[in-house]
Amino acid sequence: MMSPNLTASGGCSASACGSAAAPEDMAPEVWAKVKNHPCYSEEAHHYFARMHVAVAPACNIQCNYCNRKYDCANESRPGVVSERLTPEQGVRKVLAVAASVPQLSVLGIAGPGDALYDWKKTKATFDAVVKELPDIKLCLSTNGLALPDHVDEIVAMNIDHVTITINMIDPEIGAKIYPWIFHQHKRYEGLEAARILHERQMLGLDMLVARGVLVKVNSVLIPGVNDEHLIEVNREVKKRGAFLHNVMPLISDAAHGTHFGLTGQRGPTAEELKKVQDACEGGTKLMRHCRQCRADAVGMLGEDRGQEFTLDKLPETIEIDFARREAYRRQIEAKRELAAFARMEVKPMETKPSRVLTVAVATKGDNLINQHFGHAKEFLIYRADALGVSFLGARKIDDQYCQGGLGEDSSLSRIVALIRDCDAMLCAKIGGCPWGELAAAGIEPIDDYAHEFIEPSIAALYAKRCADAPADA
Ligand code: CLF
Ligand code: SF4
Repeated sequence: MMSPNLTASGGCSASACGSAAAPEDMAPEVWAKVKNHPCYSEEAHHYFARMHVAVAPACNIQCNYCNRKYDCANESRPGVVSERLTPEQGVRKVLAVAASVPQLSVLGIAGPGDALYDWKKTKATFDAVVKELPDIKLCLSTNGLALPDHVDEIVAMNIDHVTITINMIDPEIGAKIYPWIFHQHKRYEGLEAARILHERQMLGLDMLVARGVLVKVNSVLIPGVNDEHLIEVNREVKKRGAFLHNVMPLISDAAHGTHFGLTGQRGPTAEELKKVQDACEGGTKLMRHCRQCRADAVGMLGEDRGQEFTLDKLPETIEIDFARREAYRRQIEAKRELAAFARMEVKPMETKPSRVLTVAVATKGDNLINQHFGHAKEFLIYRADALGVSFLGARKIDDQYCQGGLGEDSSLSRIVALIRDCDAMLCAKIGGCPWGELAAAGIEPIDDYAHEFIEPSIAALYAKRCADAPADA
């Protein structure tokens, strides 16, 4: 289900939950499983990186948002062709990345086809990697059709994170998304195909939950096809024990050659996506920090370092410094303790719940406000209200403001438009020109919290705003 160059949409998920939640918000055994997983914990995504190896090209279904010449849309974004790897090549790549990226904590296989249909290659890759790199977590993503056949092996291999892409629980809707499936040596079409897929997805989900595997459900939001329906999907997967739900926008373009792209099916607007995500919020935990990454993505979620690790760039001999990897993890534990102290120092606000502050943050990691405005490639968006600070999502900046040391006016107007709904923008540093443009648009630029932790800073800003202008005033 994912592939080295996608065509549709796809990805994995978390939110006020498996995401923003910190150690004190979670059962210790669950925290132990997610604390180093950047997709299952929003908090962890500030510190840890994942990588995918595109070793599984075969798929057993057809999604209308996928063109297999490109990536699987279920777990990545469309548009870029990348290398397909043999398991041996995949292992070399993982070791090379681990040797130079101490943040690497998770190896995911998400395509370019279906990780479970192409099981021999997936298993061979995982088996070889854990022998060489025992501190890595294994993660996989699947369309679910072959899932019930592999649950025993998944558990035996200590894979405790599995993503299933579930776009429907009603086969009538499924028939509009999946033209055919290939199951037990036979091809099925239409309603029957969707019914079998649905039954296998639910069975696989139940089996994994019963064995204690953390299941994330990805759903591709397709306007006019499954938008309202995803709220029912959310309810159902929550009832069955899914850990996270990730509602992702369909990415559709005729250039990708997919059925949806060629027939003009559009993706949702940001407002349409948010509406469905908000409606799901009371259901299972929602992931909001997904970046819809590629089947060969490498690095922290907001970055893609895949081009640094193509086969031709891998070193002949690879030596992993395990002491360095361990030291990095100890360093993160120390940072987490500091962050917990910072959170405790924030006094709860007694204010009307109606007071809301929306804030954009420029960060380059470590859970800190540590990025210059001009260098930001994305903003993290947070909401503060009387109940606390919550993460709303990431917004990508297509062309950063500072290019070659100079500010780009055309980029600036796009960046201002990108965060126009925000009340403030927190960064490490900002120049006079962008400061003025943001202020003129009603977005207060603030660098007073440079190099401080993100959420406590937003809470402090919120408290200050409330003190300056009480809600009752
Ligand atoms: Fe990869 Fe998926 Fe595992 Fe993460 S991605 S298989 S759970 S290691 Fe993550 Fe990428 Fe979103 Fe997926 S940001 S698309 S949620
Ligand atoms: Fe493409 Fe769907 Fe197969 Fe993934 S599961 S490779 S999106 S057809």
